[in-house]
Amino acid sequence: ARAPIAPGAVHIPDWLAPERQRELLDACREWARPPAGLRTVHTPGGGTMTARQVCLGWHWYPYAYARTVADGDGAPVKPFPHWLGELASRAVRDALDVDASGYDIALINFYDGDARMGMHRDSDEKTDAPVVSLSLGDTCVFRFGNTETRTRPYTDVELRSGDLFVFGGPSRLAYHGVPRVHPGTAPPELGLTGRLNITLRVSGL
Ligand code: MD5
Ligand code: FE
Repeated sequence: ARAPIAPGAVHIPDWLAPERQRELLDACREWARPPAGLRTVHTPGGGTMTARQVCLGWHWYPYAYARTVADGDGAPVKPFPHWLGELASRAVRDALDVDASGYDIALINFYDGDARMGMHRDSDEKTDAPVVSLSLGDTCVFRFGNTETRTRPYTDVELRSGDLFVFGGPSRLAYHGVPRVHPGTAPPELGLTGRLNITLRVSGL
């Protein structure tokens, strides 16, 4: 059940089977451990992001990429595993019917019930390869906007545990955010309090 939200933006609910969700969650828990583990992101303007983050392959800090945890413990970023690249290629093929390779970044966001992500564009990568987004745990409201402004028109979509969203073509540079997480909505058997989002990207670096 592919649901195109806009040109290049495709939502596939339940793309990850429950066993695959569990495996991915277990991997995220390992990646969250120090060194180069879960961190709080501070923006240059003095803000604090409410979703905490772990990076693989390349470390993102506002607003660039580095090979070490530039705004954290300074450790080398954890490697991007081959199997995540295969997962990304499969996701892009399923969503957009195109071949994609070279995935080398994972940004993993951990949202508790109060976490949000303001409207922004992802423009620190040097390629236009589609971004792959996988959701685990609590349901959220994902706000998919437009390429011109942070405001309307936008479309609100609920993302649930196991959902895939791929952003390619003209949607790659659209404004987007997470205005709300619905606490306690994760599948009970997953054993996760909160929401996890894994994005897979091509750095072009
Ligand atoms: C999240 N993460 O749910 C979202 C999912 C981020 C971020 O926004 O930057 O880590 S990824 C959503 C995304 C990526 C690229 C393009 C578009 C959306 N888009 O055009 O809407 O934590
Ligand atoms: Fe983003």
